[in-house]
Formats: sequence, structure tokens, C-alpha cells
Amino acid sequence: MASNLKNLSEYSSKNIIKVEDYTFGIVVAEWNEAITLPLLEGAVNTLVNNGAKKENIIIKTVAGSFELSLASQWLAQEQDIDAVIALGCVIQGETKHFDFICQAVANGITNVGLKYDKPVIFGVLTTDNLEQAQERSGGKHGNKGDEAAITAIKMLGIREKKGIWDF
Ligand code: RBF
Repeated sequence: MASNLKNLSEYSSKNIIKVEDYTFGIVVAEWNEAITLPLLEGAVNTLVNNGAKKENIIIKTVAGSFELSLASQWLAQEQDIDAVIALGCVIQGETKHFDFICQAVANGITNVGLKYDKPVIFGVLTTDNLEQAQERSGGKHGNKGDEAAITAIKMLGIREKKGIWDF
């Protein structure tokens, strides 16, 4: 199983449904866009490769990862959006900002998913340095944007099967 390798970019077909009837919201942070744009590209390609129509993928940008929670809520509250994917990259610096931003966005995104009862996927890289982020946005550790999209599809698959948790 690919997740044993901490890498879902090569995923198994189990619980991968076709998603032509679903609408996705993606919110992506502009901060560290050399990383977040490849994450976005990976997520969109993966959704399309699994049947999503391009016109059913709504993409919004925000300034930084801290803004992902509220923007995810704006997308999640739209009835026709079935799942939201939040993409960002926070790189450890000398300040405490790293911890505050990571904590805030992790909690915020979790709360949005629970409030709106929809998958809201945490596709935020939290790395020590730029190299680690590059490795996870199309490098040797895959593309976490692909993985975020696969996770959204898997959650919709679980919901579609109405409670069959055989993954
Ligand atoms: N946003 C990110 O998405 N990634 C970062 O690594 C990041 N680092 C920041 C470091 C500092 C010192 C500050 C002030 C902001 C940083 N932000 C970062 C932006 C943050 O997510 C948010 O957009 C701003 O704080 C405005 O609310």
C-alpha cells in the first residue's frame, strides 16, 4: 500500500470512484507559490484523471495559508460543492509564526469539515526548509497535491457507499 511509504501519489484503485458528478473547491495560498502552484497542478490533474470535469473544479486563491480556513468555509458553505481541498506551504523560519499558522490552519480546516459535514482536505506542506517542500510538490516524495485530491475522492467514495468502511 502506497501509504506505507508515506506517499499516496501512487495510489491503489481501492475506494477510488469516478467523480464526474462531483464538484470540487480548491483554495490555494499564494505564499510560496513556487510550491503551491505545483500542488494545485497535481490536485487538478488527479481530479481530472479520475473523471472530474474541469468546469466543476472551482479554484480560489488567498494570500497565505492562514487565510485557507475562512476561504475553505466560503467554499464549503456552497451547496453544490461536494469537497474542498486546501493547499498551502508553510516553511519553518526563525519566528513562532510557523507554529501559529500551522496550528491555526489545521484546526480551522478541521472545523470547517465538521461544521459543513463535507471532506475538507488538509493539503498544506509544513516543512523545515524549501528543499523538503520541493521534494513533496513533485519531487522524490511525490506531490501532496495529488494526494490531497485522492483523499478527497476517497472520502466521497466512503460517503457514497453509505458507511462501508473497507479501506
Ligand atoms: N504563509 C504561508 O502560506 N506560508 C508561510 O511560510 C508563511 N510565513 C509567514 C511568516 C510571517 C513572519 C508572516 C507574518 C506571515 C507568513 N505567512 C505565511 C502568511 C500568513 O499565512 C498570512 O497570509 C498573513 O499572516 C496574513 O494573515
